[in-house]
Amino acid sequence: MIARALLSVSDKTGLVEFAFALAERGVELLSTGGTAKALRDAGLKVVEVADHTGSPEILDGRVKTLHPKVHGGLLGRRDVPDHVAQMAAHGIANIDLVVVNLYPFEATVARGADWDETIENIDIGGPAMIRSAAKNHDHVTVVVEPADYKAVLDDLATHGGATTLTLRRRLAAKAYARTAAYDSAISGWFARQLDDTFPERLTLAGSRVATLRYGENPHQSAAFYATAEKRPGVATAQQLQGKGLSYNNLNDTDAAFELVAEFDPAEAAAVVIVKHANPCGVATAPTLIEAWKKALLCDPVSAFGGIVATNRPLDGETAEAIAQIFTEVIVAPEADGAARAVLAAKKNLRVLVTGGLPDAKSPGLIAKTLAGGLLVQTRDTVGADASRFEVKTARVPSPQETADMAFAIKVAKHVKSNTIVFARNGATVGIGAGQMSRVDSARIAFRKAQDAAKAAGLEEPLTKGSVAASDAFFPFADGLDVLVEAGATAVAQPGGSIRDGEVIAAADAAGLAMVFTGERHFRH
Ligand code: 93A
Repeated sequence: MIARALLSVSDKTGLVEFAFALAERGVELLSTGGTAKALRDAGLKVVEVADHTGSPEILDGRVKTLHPKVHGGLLGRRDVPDHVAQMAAHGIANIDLVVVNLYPFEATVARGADWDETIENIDIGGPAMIRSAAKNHDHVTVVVEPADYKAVLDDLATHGGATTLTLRRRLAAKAYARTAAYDSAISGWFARQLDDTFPERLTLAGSRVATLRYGENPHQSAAFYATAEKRPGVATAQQLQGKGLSYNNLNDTDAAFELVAEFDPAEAAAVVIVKHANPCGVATAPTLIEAWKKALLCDPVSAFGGIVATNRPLDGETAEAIAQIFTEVIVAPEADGAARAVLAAKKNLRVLVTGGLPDAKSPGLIAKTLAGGLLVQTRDTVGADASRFEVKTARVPSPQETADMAFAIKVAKHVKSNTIVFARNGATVGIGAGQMSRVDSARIAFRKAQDAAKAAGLEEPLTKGSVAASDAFFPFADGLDVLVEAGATAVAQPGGSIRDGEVIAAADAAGLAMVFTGERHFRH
């Protein structure tokens, strides 16, 4: 039976209705300052915690509920005679229900409050009560958000004024999830104040943005969490239209947007098409529409059902062209009125605007789970600096080849290893991804270019006269032989193989220019 409840909430949504329902059942209401006032103003009879404990709220409210009469009332076991006797000896009454939601720390940080205000919004007494009540869930019910008020009332109605152990256990689990997330948010904020993004200090400060319909497959469950990292992208985007994003949509959209952000919109428009987290077409051009056409030419078969990202605000003409092909998601920094109008006709197309591009060079962390562990690393922020290319062959690359190699490396960084990317005039013309041997990635990239040429009615694949980039060194000359066969004229690779000599010799023999970047870009 719930005879006494303690209510202490910052978010007062639904509070009064809930408290009325409790009062109707004869539950005595204990409450802290602001909550007590809200209840009293609504006409409810309330006992101030300060009156219950005999200790006033002190230190600007920093100490309100931190008292043995509160924590004893929450932690005392009703089924242990010694506990019951001690509680009686110290005049501690049972508290059967705790309704607490915390000082809005996350919201305070989100609105950019200063240091002192943020610190003041670290709740101490609230989490303590939540944890005490949750520990003693055999006897005590704990509610940490208004969404659960109804479940408690339903239980009380159907179980003679008591809650079921099933509900109490579920609420206890939720309670600890809340205090864990709360403390992560606090430690994450501290780490950011100290400008500390080193993986050792990783805090998985996450707040749930959405429960997803399912995970990578329908039999997997999934949710989407936002971290406190300030990075324009899928987590902070505004969805203009379309169904909710799926797990795979979110993953692919992120991959597309992070890649397109490699290209400075002040220099060129860029379009990326992604399928299964790998790009299948990437291009830069003076305008978005031209970039779209060039990107699509790379692998029009794979582009079907893809994710499209742009680095400049989407315009009507480009939106019109993209909408002609079945596309799952479009993500852009903005979309102008014409683009929005065109896309509105495609009800199922999901459109996201992010309000900006993330800085490709900004630090940040990437995490990946493995059985029983978490791997954490800093983002891959280096690369594609043509001024650091070291020419290794007799032939020196032309300025156009050099620019295309820098472009191809930027793309290769975002393709699953092993990676070979062919590029020409600021566009990919063949992408080989995710193979266990480099030579296979090269063959696939070439084959895709041949297929694309056939589809476009071209006489020869666009790899003829292209450049190539490799995400890691060539362990043998065989990979290079495929590039030669495909018609590449210049190749960028990190170098560092014991067979570099053989690979360079093969390039020289074929009249290719080869540069070493010194930077590997594995991505798994
Ligand atoms: O400042 S506290 O950390 N010290 C406390 O003893 C305490 N007890 C409850 N914050 C405390 N609370 C929090 O006050 C609750 O978690 C709730 O968010 C808030 C409700 O205060 P009021 O009822 O005055 O609006």
